[in-house]
Amino acid sequence: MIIVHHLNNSRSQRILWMLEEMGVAYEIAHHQRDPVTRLAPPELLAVHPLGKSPVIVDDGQVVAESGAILEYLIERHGGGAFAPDRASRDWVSYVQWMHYAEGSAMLPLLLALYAGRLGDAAQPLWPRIQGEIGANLAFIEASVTGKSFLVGDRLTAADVQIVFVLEAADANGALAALPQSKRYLAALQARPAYQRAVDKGGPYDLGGNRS
Ligand SMILES: N[C@@H](CCC(=O)N[C@@H](CS)C(=O)NCC(=O)O)C(=O)O
Repeated sequence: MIIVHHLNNSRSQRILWMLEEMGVAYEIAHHQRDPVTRLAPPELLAVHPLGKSPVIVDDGQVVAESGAILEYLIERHGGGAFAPDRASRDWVSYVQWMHYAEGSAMLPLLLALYAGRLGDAAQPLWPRIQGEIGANLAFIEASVTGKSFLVGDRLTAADVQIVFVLEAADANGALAALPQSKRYLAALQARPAYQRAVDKGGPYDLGGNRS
């Protein structure tokens, strides 16, 4: 049985959504952020040395890092769905999005979160941070324009990865002028599997400066 160590209001929502789309049985181990620091509770350190979420345990195998978890689930339990054929051009695009979400797109959003806590001391950083957020969101906006899915004509794990980026940006107020991203996001959030994942994961709200 797959166990998902789920932290409230976090990236592990991605994993619940993917598993619901796949129709694979799983259990949730619920963990709550510290109400003051917003950090994960220390018990997650017993699951993985980084003490972060998401992390899953499947038949004794521990997997951390959301992109890696999604790849693992697709390989072991996905039966060929939710990723393009490896020989196709779409697969190359898919791999790019899978790495891009955490490797590039999240960084300026997280920098904004932390710089926001520094007050005036962060003033010199803001032009660069805002520039990077703008460039990344413009890239995503152009990539989803007129499309329901990032790659091909069906849902892949790349959509699951990028939806969290857009949700974090939305919580920041950064999607206001990006109508295609808002449309793309709303359509994916309306999927029954997404809704079931939220029901099972508990209240999901990325506002309030969470990392
Ligand atoms: N790149 C990692 C990021 C993992 C991560 O930072 N998770 C956050 C939740 S969204 C976390 O556990 N934060 C609590 C903490 O750092 O204590 C991934 O995609 O899994």
